[in-house]
Amino acid sequence: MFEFTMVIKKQIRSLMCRGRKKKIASLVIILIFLINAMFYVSLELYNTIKNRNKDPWYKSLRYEKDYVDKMGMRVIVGHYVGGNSGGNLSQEMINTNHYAPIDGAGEGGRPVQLLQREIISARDLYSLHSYNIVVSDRISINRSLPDMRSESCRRVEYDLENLPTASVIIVFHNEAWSTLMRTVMSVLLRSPTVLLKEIILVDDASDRKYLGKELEDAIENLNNVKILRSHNRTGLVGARLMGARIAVGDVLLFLDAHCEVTQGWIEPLLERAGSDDVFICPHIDLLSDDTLAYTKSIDAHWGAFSWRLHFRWLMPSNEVMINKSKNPSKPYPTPAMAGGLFAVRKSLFWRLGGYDEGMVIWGAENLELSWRAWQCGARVEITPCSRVGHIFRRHSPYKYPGGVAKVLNSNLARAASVWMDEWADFFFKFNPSVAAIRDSQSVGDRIEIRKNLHCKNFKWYLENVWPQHFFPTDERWFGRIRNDKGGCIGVTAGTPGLGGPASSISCGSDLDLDRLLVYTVEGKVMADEGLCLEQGNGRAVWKTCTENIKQIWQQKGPRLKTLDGLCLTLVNGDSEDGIGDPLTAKRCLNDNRQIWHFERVPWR
Ligand code: UD2
Ligand code: MN
Repeated sequence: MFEFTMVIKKQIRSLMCRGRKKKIASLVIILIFLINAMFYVSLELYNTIKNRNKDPWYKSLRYEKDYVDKMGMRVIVGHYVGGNSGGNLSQEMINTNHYAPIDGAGEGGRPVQLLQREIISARDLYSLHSYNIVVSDRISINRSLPDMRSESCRRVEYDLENLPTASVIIVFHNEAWSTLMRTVMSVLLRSPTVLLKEIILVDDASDRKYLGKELEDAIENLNNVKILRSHNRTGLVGARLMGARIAVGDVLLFLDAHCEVTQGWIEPLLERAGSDDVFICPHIDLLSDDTLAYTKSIDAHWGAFSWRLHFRWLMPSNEVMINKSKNPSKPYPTPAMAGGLFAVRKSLFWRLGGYDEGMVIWGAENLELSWRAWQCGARVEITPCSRVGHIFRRHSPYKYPGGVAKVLNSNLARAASVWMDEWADFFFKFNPSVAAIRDSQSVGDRIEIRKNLHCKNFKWYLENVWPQHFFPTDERWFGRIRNDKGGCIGVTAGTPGLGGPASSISCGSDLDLDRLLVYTVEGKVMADEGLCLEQGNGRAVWKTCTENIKQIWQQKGPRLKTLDGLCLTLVNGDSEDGIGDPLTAKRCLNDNRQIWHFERVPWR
């Protein structure tokens, strides 16, 4: 490039000083250069495009941005927003099946894009299911999907004759016809017949017309697909139990009604479930709620929960990551399951007490089941070799009879009071609205199960199953850390678990979980959602808790010091009261912006 400019400069100079012939010659030379340059650029462009097309389309896909965190992981499963089932849509619109597949649409798990005017009507219909129903109705219920498994998973061989058989149980309430049927068809298309005993659909009192006779007609000619109907809206626990009670397979395999399974999905689940001590989950991939594109989710994730008992995906422990890299096709343990997709030997499911029938509609049953499994001698695991896509929704599309808060709180209250011991007190103390309905829950029979099975306590669970947890304990300090100038250390409200730059926030009350921190023996300052205060480049930040030594803050009198001896400082910002000013580690001085008051708050 430099040489090229030099030449041009020379040519211009010569143009100005010499005769006409020479001018023409110079012009020709410039032209030749320009043509060459253009040719070079086109060649580069061509090569880039050619190379891009070498990889299958889905390898170039990025994780969906807005509700997936920096590591590509969906942060929240389900949302606590109650249903607006269709708003102003006509009855005819709501009750009719508009499935009309278009050749090739969505094949291979590709996204379906709509035209501008179609997007408008799709948006109006979105609230019906909280996913793009216009797109779903265009994709064949038999669509193809890529084999999502890793090389090492594809190499595993299974002895089909000796695997236990499965009853696949799919519960639904007012699901779209096309997504429900695509779930069913994907199972039929991709499960060896020797392994699939039956598919049991359980209709949880849907009132959409197309889920009546039209659905029955659709499954009539399919092998071993049955439908059960609950006449009252019971919720997913009641509905799954209905299915489990009639299941004839060795293994119960639960799926949500908006899933698509991929090649080889069932074998690893059944092989592991055969061992009778495990609840085994597939690796859950993402089906876009907008385009229905099938997208890989991050390779390693495990399930856990926040202080408020919201389910969260987190990075597995170092130990799990090391084992995974040694044995990439081996199932790995997880503190909790997302809840919708798992397999378990029928005998184990019932031996451990099925589900808590007192849990209504939606929520908390996944945590209850996970705690029960671990505490009562079984395990919860994820197998990376079984890949199932699921439409994660931003809102719940259906109604919560009695109100979302009441439904969720009563389910959470049940799970916490049976399994969490001291940590139930922690949960109730900081969630008074849940505590208010605790006593109206009768959980005697569930406590009986815990006793009869001689289950371990929650302390054991935290220490052994999830030692990286960020809950307070008797060994950890818990409370508020206030700067001498005003303002407290805390995470500014934002997307859960995402972290960001650290500033001081207002100190709030003793019941304000957002202001309260765990300070560990090794010097980590932890907030809810597993965020730790870390000294970043020039500024303190909230980051996922790791082994990084930049997350260690040693308490030296009223100061918090990094390992290289810098003091946590409330930077002099624009504020008068110290609130909103940035935090960072600086040379220690005689400065009250480096003085911190540890105000202990009893955590239970
Ligand atoms: C997640 C789980 C879900 C369940 C839930 C907590 C995944 C992928 N999904 O939320 O299975 O464990 O957390 O409760 O792990 N349904 C009924 N009756 C109802 C409500 C729901 O049959 O009253 C059905 C619904 O149609 C769906 C399934 O239950 O097939 C799960 O509901 P969801 O998809 O709304 O839950 P999700 O995925 O947000
Ligand atoms: Mn779901």
